Amino acid sequence: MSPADFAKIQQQENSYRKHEEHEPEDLRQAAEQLDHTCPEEMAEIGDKIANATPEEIASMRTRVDTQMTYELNTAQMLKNQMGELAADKHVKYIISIEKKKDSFESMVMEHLRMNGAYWGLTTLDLLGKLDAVDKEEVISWLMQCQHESGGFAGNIGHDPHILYTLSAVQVLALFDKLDVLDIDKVSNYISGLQNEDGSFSGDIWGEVDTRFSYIAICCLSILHRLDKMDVDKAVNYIISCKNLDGGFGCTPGGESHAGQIFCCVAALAITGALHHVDKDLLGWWLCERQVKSGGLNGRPEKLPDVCYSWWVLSSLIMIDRVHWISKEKLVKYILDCQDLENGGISDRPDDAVDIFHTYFGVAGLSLLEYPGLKAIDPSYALPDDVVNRIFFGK
Ligand code: GRG
Repeated sequence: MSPADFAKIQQQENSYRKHEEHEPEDLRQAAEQLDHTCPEEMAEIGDKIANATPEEIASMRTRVDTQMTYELNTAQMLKNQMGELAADKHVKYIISIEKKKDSFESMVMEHLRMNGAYWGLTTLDLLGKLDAVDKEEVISWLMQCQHESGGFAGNIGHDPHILYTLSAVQVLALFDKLDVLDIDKVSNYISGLQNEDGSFSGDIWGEVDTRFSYIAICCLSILHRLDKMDVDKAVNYIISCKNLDGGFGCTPGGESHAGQIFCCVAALAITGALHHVDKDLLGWWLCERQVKSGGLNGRPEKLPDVCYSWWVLSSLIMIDRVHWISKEKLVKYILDCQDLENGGISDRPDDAVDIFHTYFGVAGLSLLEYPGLKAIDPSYALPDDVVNRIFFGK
C-alpha cells in the first residue's frame, strides 16, 4: 500500500470520527454515498488483500471497522433525531383531560367542549384507541347540546353555532351513530344559515366567514343533504374570496391564510369545483410556508405552528402538490413538539401541550403516512374508513 493510500485512509478515518459535527443532511448524503460506493470499495480491498502485508491487512481491517461504526452511528443518530411518536402517552393524555374537569384547560375549554370532543376522539381513532372511551356516555352528553333549532352548542346550556354542529356530526360519524340524529332538523339549521350572496353565517348573529361555508358544505355532505343548500352560489362566494397570490381569505379581499385556504379548497374539493384553484400558484404559496425548522406557518413572516401541519398539508394534498415540501423535516418538527413525559403535542417545541395541537399533530402525521396511524381524509378531516362508511357503506 502506498503512502498516498495510507494518507487517504487516515483522512477518511478522521472525517468519520468527526461525524457528530456534521449537519444531518450531510450525514444522510454521506450514508447514501457509502451505500453506493461500497461494492467498488470492497472490490478494491479484495485486489489489495491479494498482495497485502500483515500491517496493511490490519490497517484495512481498522478502516472497515471504522466505516461500519460510522454507518451504525449515523443510522442511530438519524433515528434519534427523527424521534418516535409517543402514541401511548398521547392516548393517556387525551383520556386524562376528561377526568380533570377542574383544571385550567377544562375551564377555558368549557364553551367549546364539542370541538374538544372532536379533536380528542378523532386523535384516539387515528391511534386505533377509540374504544378507550364510553361511547354511550359521549353520545348522551352530545345530544343534550342540541337545540330546538337543530344546531348544536359547544356544551350543555350554551348557544348553538355551526362550528359545534359540524363537530357533533363528526363525532357521531366516528361512532357510526349518525342515525341518532333527526337529519332534516340538523340540515335545515345549516341551510338556514346561507345568505343571499351564497355565503354562510355562523349563527343567528350573522358573522360571515369562509370557515362557515366549509362547515356547511362538509356537514350537509356527510348528512347526504347537499341539495338543501344552493351549492352554485356557495361555490361562487368562495371563489370571490380568492386572492391574486392564489390563496383565500375569510371574506372577499381578506388576507390569504392557511386556515381559510384549507376551508375553501376542501369546500371546493367536496363540491367537485377544484378547477377554480390555480394549483401551481397556490401550491407555491403553500410550500413557502415551510420554515427552516421544518415546521409550517400560516402566512408569510409568521412563526411555525403544529396546527398548520394540517391546514397547509391537507390543502397541498388536495391540489396534488404535497411533494413540494420536505415531508421528513415536517415529521421531525411535529415529533419535536411532543411532551414525551406526559403526552400531548404543542404548537412549537417546548411549549405547553393542548388537545387542539395534539389532534393537528397526529392528523398531520397521518397525512404524512406515519407508520401505525389510520389514514385521514384531507377534505372531511375524518379517518378514511369513516368517510368510506358514510359514502360507500363499508
Ligand atoms: C374540521 C379541521 C376542521 C375544521 C373546521 C373551524 C374550521 C373548520 C376551520 C378553521 C380554519 C382556521 C382559520 C384555522 C386557523 C387557526 C389559527 C391557528 C389561527 C391563528 O391565527 P393567528 O393570526 O396566527 O393568531 P398566525 O399563525 O397567523 O400568527
